[in-house]
Amino acid sequence: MKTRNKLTVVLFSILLLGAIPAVMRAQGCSGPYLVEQRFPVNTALPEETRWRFCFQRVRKNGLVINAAFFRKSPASPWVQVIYDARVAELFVPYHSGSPRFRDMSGFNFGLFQLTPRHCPRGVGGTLLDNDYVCKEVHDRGLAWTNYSDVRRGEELVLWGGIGAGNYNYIIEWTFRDDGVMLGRVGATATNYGGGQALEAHMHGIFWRLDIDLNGFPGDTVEVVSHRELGLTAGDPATMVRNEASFEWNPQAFTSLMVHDSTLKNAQGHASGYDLMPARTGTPRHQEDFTRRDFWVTKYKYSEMLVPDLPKYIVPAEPVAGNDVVIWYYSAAHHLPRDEDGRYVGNTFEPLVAHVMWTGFMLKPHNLFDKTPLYP
Ligand SMILES: [Cu+2]
Repeated sequence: MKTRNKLTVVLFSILLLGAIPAVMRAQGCSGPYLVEQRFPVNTALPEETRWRFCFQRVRKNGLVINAAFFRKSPASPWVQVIYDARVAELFVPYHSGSPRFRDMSGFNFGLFQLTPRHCPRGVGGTLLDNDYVCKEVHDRGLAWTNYSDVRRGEELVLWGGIGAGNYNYIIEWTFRDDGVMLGRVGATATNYGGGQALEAHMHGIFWRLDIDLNGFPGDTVEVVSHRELGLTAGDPATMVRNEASFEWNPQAFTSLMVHDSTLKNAQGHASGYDLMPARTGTPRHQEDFTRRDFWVTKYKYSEMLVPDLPKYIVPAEPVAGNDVVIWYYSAAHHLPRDEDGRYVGNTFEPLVAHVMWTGFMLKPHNLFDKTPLYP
């Protein structure tokens, strides 16, 4: 359910205010689309942290997250992180120049139904929404160790697969016990090309992240860039005052930090979330919308189309201390392998490409008052 005016919706929902945060109620989430998870998962242990969010199965976009809230301790208030997080485009240009699929805007694909084999109970799996979505709650490996002291972490993973013709795109959202949220997309299934030689291509993934930290007003984005100066180094942060686009620079470890004018931790430090890319390269193509890796725009209900991104930032409206949307672009570069399947003479052998991932991390920065999950 999309919302034209966040303020109207929030004011309306305050009238109905109950235990569920107003924005969550406002976004029309209840029953099977509301997911709540406490950590540790074992209820015999005292609760530490908790996530609460809504999901939607949306035509074209697949699996969308709405109204994600995190609570850093049972005594702390809920803090909103996400208003709406979605994959906004899958752009797949082939190396010969054609085809150049826009698998989201150019088609009408949706999630396909999963089976218990996709989502086994043995790994903490539960099928949701008529089996279109899998929720997995499980151990995530080491959270930290300090010699003999150690803590393992846990996470909730929500995923679904878009059936895009010969390809399947797995959309995966992870909510960790340490407040981290991860988004990634994996390309799998069969290569395009029928009986011809398999051609290399790019699976470009565009995320639209409407981050409403502690509510939609008062959010500010900074670009953080590492710089080496002789033997010294620094990490200056530049506030994004007006709508703009940015490149990811591997030598600068470019990340975007979002903070909110009213959100501080007990140490009095501004609380934020860092958007940290998890990528293996930078996909640039002829199309204007592929020339940047990050875009910061002012929230507008009507602005949902990736090919129009260059237009959304002209004229550049003020975004500092505003309701901002971050767009992030990365790709899985697919060089077909014999492991994806192969042709022997005219015999078409079963042909499946294993999942290749690309994505990002949203990491709390001065949200907790001290090390979480410790000791
Ligand atoms: Cu591929």
